Amino acid sequence: MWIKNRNGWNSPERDVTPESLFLNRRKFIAGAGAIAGAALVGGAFSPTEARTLKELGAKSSAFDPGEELTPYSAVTQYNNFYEFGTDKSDPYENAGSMQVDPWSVSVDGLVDRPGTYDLMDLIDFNALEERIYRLRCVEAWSMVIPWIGVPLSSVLNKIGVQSGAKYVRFETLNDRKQMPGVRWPVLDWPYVEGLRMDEAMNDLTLMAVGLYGKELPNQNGAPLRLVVPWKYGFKSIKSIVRISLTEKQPRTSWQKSAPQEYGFYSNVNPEVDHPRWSQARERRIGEFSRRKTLMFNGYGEWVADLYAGMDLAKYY
Ligand SMILES: Nc1nc2c(c(=O)[nH]1)N[C@H]1C(S)=C(S)[C@@H](COP(=O)(O)O)O[C@H]1N2
Ligand SMILES: [Mo]
Repeated sequence: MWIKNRNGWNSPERDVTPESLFLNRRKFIAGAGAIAGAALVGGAFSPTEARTLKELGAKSSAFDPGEELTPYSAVTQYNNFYEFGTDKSDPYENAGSMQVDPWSVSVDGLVDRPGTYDLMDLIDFNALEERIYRLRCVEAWSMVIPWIGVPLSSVLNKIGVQSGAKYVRFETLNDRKQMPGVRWPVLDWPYVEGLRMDEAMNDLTLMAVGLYGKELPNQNGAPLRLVVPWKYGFKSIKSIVRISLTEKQPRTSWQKSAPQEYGFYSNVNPEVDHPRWSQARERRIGEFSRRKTLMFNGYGEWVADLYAGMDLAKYY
């Protein structure tokens, strides 16, 4: 089942801790066991039965900017996940103990099939894809990451989008016992993000469950996060526990914190500066000199149409 990737995605495996090489999510194991044709005793975890998401059959997709991948160590140790603290190293240091199995997601609003879904019932693990996307933070740094997930559209089709639904609203876990950062009013918790329905349905929009061939590390938003590569990184909400379809545009945590700095759209746009700094250039993590930021983070070919006729200086 091992699928080779032309970029040699598995070369940084040297950096990966042994624990993260194995899936301990019991149903993944069941799935992997089925693939291997092995009999499973009560679905209990056994390293010999464990498989990576890649081995479970995640296909490599056409999405690949052909750029050098950001090392696994940087992808997993230089993070923004304010629920665990505002320093870049806080998520790596503090998120490890977050309980991500079992995990359920509440689905409500203008949907045909509302309810509480187990992660495994919401995501089709037989349809996983690997996609290499750039992620650009509003703080003007960027990374190139091999994600594993399914298009968000497949999740929305599963829950059934009703005709009045115009937006998708996402919420992150908000648990003081597990997340030291939510004791501080840095943001209006829970972390909330949103997309317009056509953005959510766009094929680029990914619901990720893994990166570098394996399950998401907690600091990257385990077990389920959004990845919206043409928008600033903060739209890519982590550790999602609620998905709501709404008629009205949701108010996001970043909009609430500073509406003049963070708009609903937050498309990567080198021509519209953040009020306190330029967005014209960015530093690719691991590189010394800065490179030019591309309109829509380089994904204009697939998404520019979504904003035809809109003044992107006004709808920032
Ligand atoms: N719940 C939650 N999601 C979040 C954040 C956060 O603080 N909390 N930070 C965002 C920001 S600003 C960025 S740049 C990306 C970083 O993702 P990464 O750590 O996987 O690179 O996550 C986004 N998702
Ligand atoms: Mo960010």
